[in-house]
Amino acid sequence: KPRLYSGMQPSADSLQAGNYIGALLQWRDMQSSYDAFFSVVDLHAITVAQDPAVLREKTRRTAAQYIAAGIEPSKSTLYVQSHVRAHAELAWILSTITGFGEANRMTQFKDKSSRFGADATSVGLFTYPVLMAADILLYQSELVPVGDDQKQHVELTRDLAERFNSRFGETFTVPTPVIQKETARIYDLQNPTSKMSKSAESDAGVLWLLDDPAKSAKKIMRAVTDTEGSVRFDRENKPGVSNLLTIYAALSGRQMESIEDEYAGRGYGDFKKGLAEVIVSEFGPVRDRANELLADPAELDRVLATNAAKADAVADATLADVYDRVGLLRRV
Ligand code: AQP
Repeated sequence: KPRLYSGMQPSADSLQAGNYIGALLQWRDMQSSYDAFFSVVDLHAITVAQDPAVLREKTRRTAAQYIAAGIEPSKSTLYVQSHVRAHAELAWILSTITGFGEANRMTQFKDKSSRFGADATSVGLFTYPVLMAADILLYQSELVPVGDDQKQHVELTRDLAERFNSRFGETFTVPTPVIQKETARIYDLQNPTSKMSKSAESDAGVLWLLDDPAKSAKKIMRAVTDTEGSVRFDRENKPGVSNLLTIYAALSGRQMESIEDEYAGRGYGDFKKGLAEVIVSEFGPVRDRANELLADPAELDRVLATNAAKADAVADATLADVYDRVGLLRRV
């Protein structure tokens, strides 16, 4: 089976609907056809300020939500990034073949650092894409499902893999990004032209996977729409309604047209009520399962440890090869 790698940052207590629809549902569907590695990327999460105890908890919670959403730890390798030391080690090696100018062209760093200011921006945030390259290359991944904001980072990963291979001999598989479909991209309910995000400034437009269903329903009822009153998909002119339709179709597994037909001639109120029901019935069981898993953290930690050992085996082999090829003296 072809190798696949993807990950998510443990940057909130709960994942949001975009993470679920845009990442977890796709991962779940891909896990049977691929030898998949899914990581909770805690080393990435510490590139911005965070609280240690809270980070630990968020890491467990993120892993629990992967499993609750249907990522099976017996099928896929589901692990915590920091449990596999090779990530940090390979990132160092790759940083030595990354041009400063090349890293400096990464637009995500430019966006984030301009928000934080120079003094609050860490070198780790700058080298974030190099760590991401290490994540992907360690497993000789062929495919990397990502949102299009990560495309530039996967391009850098490809460049680094090719550069290393041509300088030191064939070592890495050059990965291909699998860019998320537009129908899997979810926008903020209050501001439907920007993507839904865990770290949105306001919580009002974010649907949390683990939230109380009544709260999620309320957020849907208050979601921004338009004055036209007809339920139809038109991303440009009706971003709010189009976003709700996208969520509806993704969670119910129905075609967009059949939903448009069902609500033809009915108001947004009915449509929103229907969507709220879909959300409650889809998120409810995921939330219950995640809570069950979190009620036994020792068992969850054991599952993560077993999976980290599986990841270690693959990652260590790649790293040993890399150390040899760059000329580091073998410890006997
Ligand atoms: N709104 C979204 N629609 C579809 N997919 C989304 N993803 C995130 N938001 C949406 C996908 O979820 C995964 C999460 O990746 P991440 O945790 O590394 O960070 P992110 O993409 O920056 O997601 P967030 O929720 O906005 O997190 P923060 O606030 O921490 O930056 C990726 O596969 C992404 O495509």
